[in-house]
Amino acid sequence: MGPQGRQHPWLHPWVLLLLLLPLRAAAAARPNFVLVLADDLGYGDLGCYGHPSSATPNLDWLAARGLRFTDFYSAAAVCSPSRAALLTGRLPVRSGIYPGVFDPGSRGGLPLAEVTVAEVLKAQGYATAMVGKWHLGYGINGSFLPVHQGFDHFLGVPYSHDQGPCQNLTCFPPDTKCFGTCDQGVVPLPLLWNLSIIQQPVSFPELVPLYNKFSRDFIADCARQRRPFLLYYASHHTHYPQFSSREFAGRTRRGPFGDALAEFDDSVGQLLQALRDNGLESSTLLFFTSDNGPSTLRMARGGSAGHLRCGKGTTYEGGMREPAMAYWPGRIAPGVTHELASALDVLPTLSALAGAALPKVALDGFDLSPLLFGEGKSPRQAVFFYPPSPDPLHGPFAVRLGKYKAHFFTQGSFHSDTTPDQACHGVTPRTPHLPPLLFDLEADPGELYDLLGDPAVSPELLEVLRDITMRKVLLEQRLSFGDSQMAKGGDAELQPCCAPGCSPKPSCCRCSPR
Ligand code: CSN
Ligand code: MG
Repeated sequence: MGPQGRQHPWLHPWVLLLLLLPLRAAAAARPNFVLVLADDLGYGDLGCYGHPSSATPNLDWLAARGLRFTDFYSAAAVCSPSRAALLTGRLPVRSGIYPGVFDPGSRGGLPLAEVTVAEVLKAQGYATAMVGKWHLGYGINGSFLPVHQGFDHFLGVPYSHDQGPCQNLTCFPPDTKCFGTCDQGVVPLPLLWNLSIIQQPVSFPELVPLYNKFSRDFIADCARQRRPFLLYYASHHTHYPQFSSREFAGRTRRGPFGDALAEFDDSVGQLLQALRDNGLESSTLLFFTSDNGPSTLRMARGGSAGHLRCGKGTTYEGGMREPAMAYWPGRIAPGVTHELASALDVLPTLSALAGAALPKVALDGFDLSPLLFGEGKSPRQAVFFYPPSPDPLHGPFAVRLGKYKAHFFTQGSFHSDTTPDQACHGVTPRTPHLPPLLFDLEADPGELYDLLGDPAVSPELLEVLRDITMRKVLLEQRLSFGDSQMAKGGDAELQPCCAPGCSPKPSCCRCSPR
C-alpha cells in the first residue's frame, strides 16, 4: 500500500456514478404533471376536433404529437361536480357535490376529508400549484380553498366569472357589453393569492398574463429545485361572458368566443415553452380536457358540441363528452384513441405514474397508463351519467357500455337552450324511458336513432340492455350519496370581501392591486 493509502473502492468516481444512476432513473420515473382544464369548451370547439374557424394552433400541435381521445368524458355536465371528480377520482354524488354548482356565499365545498390528486402527489414529495378557476367552495375564512386541498400555491378566482356583477367585469375592448346575465347583488369577483384577496374586482383583461407568469415561475422554480410537480391550470376561458387580453381581442375569425379560445390556446403554448425552456418536456405529462359541454344558451358566444347532441347541463353526449389529449414526448406515442376514458381516471393514473398508493376510499377511476403507453386497452368499460340534480331514487340517467349508451331518463337544461333540438332545452322536464333509449355511439354519435324503437329488436341488443342494466344496478348498490354540500345553503357574509367591515356591502368590497 502506498503512503497515501488506497481510496476506498466505493468512492471511485465510476462507482459513484453507477450508484447515482438508479436515482436518476427513479427521478425519471416520477414525472411532472401539468393538468390543463378549459371551461365550458365543447367537443367541437377545437381545430383538431373539426371546428372550421377556431384558431387553436397549440392545442392542434398537442393533438398531432400526443394521444388524442375521441371518447373521453367528464363526470358531470356542470362545473363544480366535474372539477370535484377530476381532482378526487370519485363520482361527485359520493362527495356531496350536488345539485348544481357552488355560489360565492356557499357554506359548503369539496369536503376536506376527500383526497385530491394534489394531496396524493404532495405526500410523494411533489410541489403542487393551482392557477385559475377553483369552484369547489370558499367557506369560512377560505377553509375550502385549494391551499387546504393539497395545493402549496394558488392564484385564481374561487368560482365562475359570471358569479359577480358583470359591469365590473371590464371586458376588452373596455366598452364591450357583457353577453348574458351575470349575477347582481353579490361581491365583485376577487382574485386570490393563497388565502388573500389581492384584487377585487378582478381585472379580467390583465388576468391571463398573470396566470401565465405564475405558471412559468412555478415550473422554473421546480426545475431549479429538481422537484417533481403538479400544476393544475384551470382556465376561465371559454366560459361566458367571454373576455380576452388586448393581444387577443378581435383577433380571430370566430368573434369573442374565438378570441377567448385563442388566448387559452396561447397559454397552453406558454406552458409547453416553459417545459422546454427548463428541459422538462420529456419528463412531464401534460393532460388537457374541459369540465363540461358548451353553454349553447350563449348562442354564437357559447361553445359547440360539434355533431354531438345537446350541451352543458345534460346527460346527452354534448354535455359530457369532451376533447382530451395526453402529451409526453418519448413516452406517449402520437395518435388517436377511441378507447373509453374519463376525468375520473386522472387521479388513479397520476398516482400510478408517481408511484403513489391510492387513497383508501371508493374510487370510480382507473389507471389509464397502459392505454397511454400503447400497452393495452382502456381498463374502463362503462361510463355513468349523473344529471346536475341527481338523487338516489333516479340514479344515473344514462350508462355507456362499450359503444352502446342507454338513457333511463333524459332532461333538458337551460344551459343547452337555443340548440335546434328541444329535447336539450330547459323546458324539457325529466322524462323516464322504459325501455331505455339505446344508441350505438359509433354508428350514431349524435344519439338520433333509438335502437329499441325498432319493433324487431335483436337478441344481441337485448343482451346489451341486460348487461347495461346490471351494471347500473351494481353501481347503485355499492354507491352511497354524500350529504349535499349545496343543501347547506349560503350566507352573504361568506362572500369573499377584501374590506370585511365596509359598507354598503357587497359593492364596497373593492381593493386595488397590491
Ligand atoms: S359553471 O357555469 O360554473 O361553469 O358550471 O357560471 O349551473 O347554475 C353554472 N349553474 C353559474 C355556471 C351558474 C355558472 C351555473
Ligand atoms: Mg364550466
